[in-house]
Amino acid sequence: DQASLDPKIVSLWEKCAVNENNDKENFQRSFVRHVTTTLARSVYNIDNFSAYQATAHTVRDQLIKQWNETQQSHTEADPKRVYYLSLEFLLGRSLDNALLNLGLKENFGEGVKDLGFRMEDVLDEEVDAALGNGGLGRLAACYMDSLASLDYPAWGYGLRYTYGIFQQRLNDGYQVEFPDYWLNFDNPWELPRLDVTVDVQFGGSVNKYTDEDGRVRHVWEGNDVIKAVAYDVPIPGYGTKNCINIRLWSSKPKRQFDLGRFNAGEYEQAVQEQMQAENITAVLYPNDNHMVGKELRLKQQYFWVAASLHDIVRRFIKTGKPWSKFPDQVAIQLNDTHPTLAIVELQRILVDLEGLKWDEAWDIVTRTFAFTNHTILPEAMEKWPVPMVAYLLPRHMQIIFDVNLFFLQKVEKLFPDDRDLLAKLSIIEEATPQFVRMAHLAIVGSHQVNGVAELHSNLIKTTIFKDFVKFYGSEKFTNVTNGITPRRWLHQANPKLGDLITEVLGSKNWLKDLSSLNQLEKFADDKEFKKQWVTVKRSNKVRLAEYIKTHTGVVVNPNALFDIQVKRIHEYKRQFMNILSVIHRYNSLKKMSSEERCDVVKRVIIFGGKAAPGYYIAKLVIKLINSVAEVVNKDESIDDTLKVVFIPDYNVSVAEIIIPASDISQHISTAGTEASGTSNMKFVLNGGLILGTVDGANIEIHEEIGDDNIFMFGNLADQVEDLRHAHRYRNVPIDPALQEVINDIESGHFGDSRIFSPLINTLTIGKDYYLISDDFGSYLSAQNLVDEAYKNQDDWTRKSILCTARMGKFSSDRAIKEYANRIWNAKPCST
Ligand code: Z15
Repeated sequence: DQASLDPKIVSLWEKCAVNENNDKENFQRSFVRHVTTTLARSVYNIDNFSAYQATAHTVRDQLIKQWNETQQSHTEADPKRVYYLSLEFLLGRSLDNALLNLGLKENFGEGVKDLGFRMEDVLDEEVDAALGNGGLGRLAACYMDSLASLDYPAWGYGLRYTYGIFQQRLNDGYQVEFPDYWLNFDNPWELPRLDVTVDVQFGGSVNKYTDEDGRVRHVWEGNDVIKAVAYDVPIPGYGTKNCINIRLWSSKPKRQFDLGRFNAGEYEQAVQEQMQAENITAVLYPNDNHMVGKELRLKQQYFWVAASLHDIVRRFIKTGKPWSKFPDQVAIQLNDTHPTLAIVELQRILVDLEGLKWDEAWDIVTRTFAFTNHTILPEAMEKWPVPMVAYLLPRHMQIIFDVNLFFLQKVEKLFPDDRDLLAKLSIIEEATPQFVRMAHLAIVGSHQVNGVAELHSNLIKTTIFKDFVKFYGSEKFTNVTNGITPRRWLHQANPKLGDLITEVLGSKNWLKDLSSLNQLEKFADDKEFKKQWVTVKRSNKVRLAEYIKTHTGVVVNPNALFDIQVKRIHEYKRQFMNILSVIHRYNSLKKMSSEERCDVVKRVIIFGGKAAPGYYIAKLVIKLINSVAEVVNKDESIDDTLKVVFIPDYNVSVAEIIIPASDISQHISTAGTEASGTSNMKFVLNGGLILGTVDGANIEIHEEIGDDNIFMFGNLADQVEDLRHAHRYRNVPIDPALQEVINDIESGHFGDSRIFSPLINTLTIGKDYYLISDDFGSYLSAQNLVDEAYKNQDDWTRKSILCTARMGKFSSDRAIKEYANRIWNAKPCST
């Protein structure tokens, strides 16, 4: 409370703010102070890890100041807030990012060096915050960076998992998972708010009573109460004082013990039940694009949503504004269907707790929420058994049935007697048992629904949600093409390229306005500039080659073409097709004479990515890649023209080393299956060309960078259904080149072929659902075009420069402005 502050304290605080000076000497003073006090270590005994911690704590002090000032100024201005609800935030490391965004890198870097440390070694001590699986979680992290950098008054809400995405190791070429206990040491990037808590209840029953006005009111009395504790993660903007917050909830048992149970001698069991509370936020579910219907996952979702909404509503109530103003003050974005229960929870708060009439409440709810869909894969669609929802959340289940009833009544009015349409639109799937279709609930409870790339947004309107377009019209559905933050994915991951760009453009303005990269176009034929461009790429390749040597033992030649596919392992992403084409290449090389091989472009084919622990086929793909690598890499008869590596434990900080080093990266999903993809943007921004299918954001990248600078192949999305039909009902002969490769595997060339038969069977008895055979021929042709193009190094460099120059559209700043203007109606609010 400001009014009650002692003026002495205020004046001290103001002095602090004025004296704030982040020069080298002040940094070093703070560094030493943190070593001796925060870390309680002696100055005679500082290793790299202590140096990291002391630097991190110095940056943390700075972040906290800016965080406080930002929150204070937002409270005063009280603008419309944006809330981004995401079950995943894949942040990666924070130190380097914070140093760059706060403009401290230079002074602190010198300070660290001066004390006898190498900044790279210090930065390398940090463990990744890996609270996400892949694209969806990383997108949330990029969006927070842009929200902060553009001065939006925004909050992220998520869960503070004790274990992030598992660590991947390889044993005999097989993936093995290890727990990611990332909080083993103190985490300087979070502010525990042990006083900010919310009680979240589960189970129990709903009682009805009639209030003084004769209205029937519902009271939900849970039989299980769990405490949500807030941990705040400050997110600094680039080139602004704005520092926003991601609030992550951690589950704790309520301290109130049931005395009766203890007296009855059930102490052990009572404590056991208390411990179950901590289970809720213990572990991130490791599936990407795949729904697993575990009860604990549903509990995570409600726990998170209930705590977050309570917080949001509490903040609104403090302003004293009437409920009708809620949608003018609050925009809530649902990152996929994971937070859909928030819609139901807000309706419950408004009707049951605040006493609003149903229709009035529902109007507020639908004007508050907007929903982003990230996939059309059927196995990823969330649906929860009605009995499970009714058991854990009895009142929510009632509300869902009521929402559905009123919704279907409106459908019925517009389309009388169309029972088929009612069944298709219903929030409830009429199976045994019934299921709640979360995407349907999210659409009905939101004012806008968006896809994440043009093709994807069109597909949702014509496939999975086409009946909703019939009812609502198509204006409810829109597109916001994904974006990536140029701060992390160019400035930070590729400092040499960043510096070169800054030098020729004469300023760092491109970091705030990525479209200004188009000024690079005029240097695409500049001899001197091209030389520098090549030098940067080459040094990034050397850096990656060293990383590969230390982490796989394989020696690769930095002069070879680096061909990279790194992403979650999934059948739809077709890493299988890639490794099959590697076998094809290997066999061709073996058939050549050594003179012929002299003219061949040397390739290093690099894979990386995690498979969900329960995804058997994906894990077999990893094994096949490693089996092929083993045979190819030790075969001296092919004169080093081909190397294959699988980089273990792909994550954000490994991506920062891999992405700047690519010549070609592969984004080769079956057309229509990859909603957007975002690593495609990162590679091209770093001057890597791409080999891709006509899918997701590849299409828009193609539009921006032009035909000459991209290698596209394969069947189009609108051909996929017919092709699948043909595989199912006709005898489609397998592509002959593919058949040869299959025969080669089956001959035992890459180890016991029986291991791989479930994988091979997906192509034959599995009807080749992802159309590898249909695309194989055009894939091989596109690969040949890549080889040919790479022979002309000078022209390749020109293409590389043009790629970077034309990527302005794919900044997450552009994406966030679109959300703010077209969906949230939110304005920046600078501190
Ligand atoms: C995920 O990472 C994505 C979609 C999902 O439905 C889930 Cl559960 C996880 C990815 C898409 O596969 C990818 O194409 C997209 O670029 C990314 O979300 C961000 O929109």
